[in-house]
Amino acid sequence: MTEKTYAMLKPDAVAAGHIGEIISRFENVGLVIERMELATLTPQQAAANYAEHEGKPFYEGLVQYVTSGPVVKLVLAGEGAVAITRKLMGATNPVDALPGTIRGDFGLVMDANVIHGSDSPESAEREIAIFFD
Ligand code: D4T
Repeated sequence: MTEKTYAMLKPDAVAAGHIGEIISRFENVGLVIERMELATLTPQQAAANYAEHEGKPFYEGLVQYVTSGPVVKLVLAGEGAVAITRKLMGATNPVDALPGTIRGDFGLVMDANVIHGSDSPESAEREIAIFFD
């Protein structure tokens, strides 16, 4: 069954000029880009996306960072889109992300870890509603 996921190139990836290279990886495996938009997140959108982390020591910095400049918002579709996108992204902390993964190749630190991707089809549905009308 065709699945959808939400992915987002974070401000560090956009500022570094890596949009094309990263998006190519999704196209290369056959995921379909259903929606794509360059935008700066509102604090409300960031807070909604990271509600699970509210109160944690890194939360304020995370919201500040993710609203600090334009991001690329994506809806990707294809069989197993959620899991495949997470696999291409690599481990959350770029230090642990293997070479060949997006975070392994384009990231250095956890505070600016290049990309976000939904962790389940349910999260994807919720996040697509937050980020796209
Ligand atoms: P996202 O949600 O950005 O795709 O990342 P993950 O799903 O892989 O990881 P997460 O929700 O655990 O973390 C969200 C976001 O917070 C930053 N973070 C996380 C941080 O700066 N310090 C931390 O200790 C943790 C756990 C990085 C990603």
